[in-house]
Amino acid sequence: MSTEQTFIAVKPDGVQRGLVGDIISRFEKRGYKLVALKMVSPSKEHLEKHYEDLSEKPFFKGLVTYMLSGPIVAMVWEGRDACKTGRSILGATNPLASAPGTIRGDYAIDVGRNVCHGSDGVESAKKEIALWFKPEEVQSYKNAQFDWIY
Ligand code: RTP
Repeated sequence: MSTEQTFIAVKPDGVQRGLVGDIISRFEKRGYKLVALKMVSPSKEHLEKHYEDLSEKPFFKGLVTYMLSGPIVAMVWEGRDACKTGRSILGATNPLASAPGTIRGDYAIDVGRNVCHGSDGVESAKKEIALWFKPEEVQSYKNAQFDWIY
């Protein structure tokens, strides 16, 4: 267990459905610290790079088209075990297998419209944060009141 940073994104369907505030709130309430945030409309090339590991998958083209369908809210969250716990806050990739109480388990039924993205490990988080944010866009600050908030 370690203090990590993870890349979390609200995908176009999550933005269009007005779920941004709820998603941010879940991470804040759990005890994670928001260190970067922006709304972006990335290029096709940027999204193909983000999902380059999936380029041979049959759903790749549809996935990129989906991700191009509107703005995305890109974030970096920091805290203990942020990558693994971040993925558990999101729920399983296929929302039909996501537990109730997770973001996807509460809001989605379609793997092709699954609301959010989260890094699947520390190494991919580093790559994704570097792809989506300039170093100066990722903040470093101490929470004002509680030592136990990371
Ligand atoms: P993400 O990167 O978006 O957090 O998702 P993930 O790691 O849980 O899942 P991954 O296998 O990397 O898939 C990336 C995204 O591709 C879409 N997908 N569609 N069978 C399908 O049609 C299919 N499988 C995956 C999903 O939007 C998934 O989040």
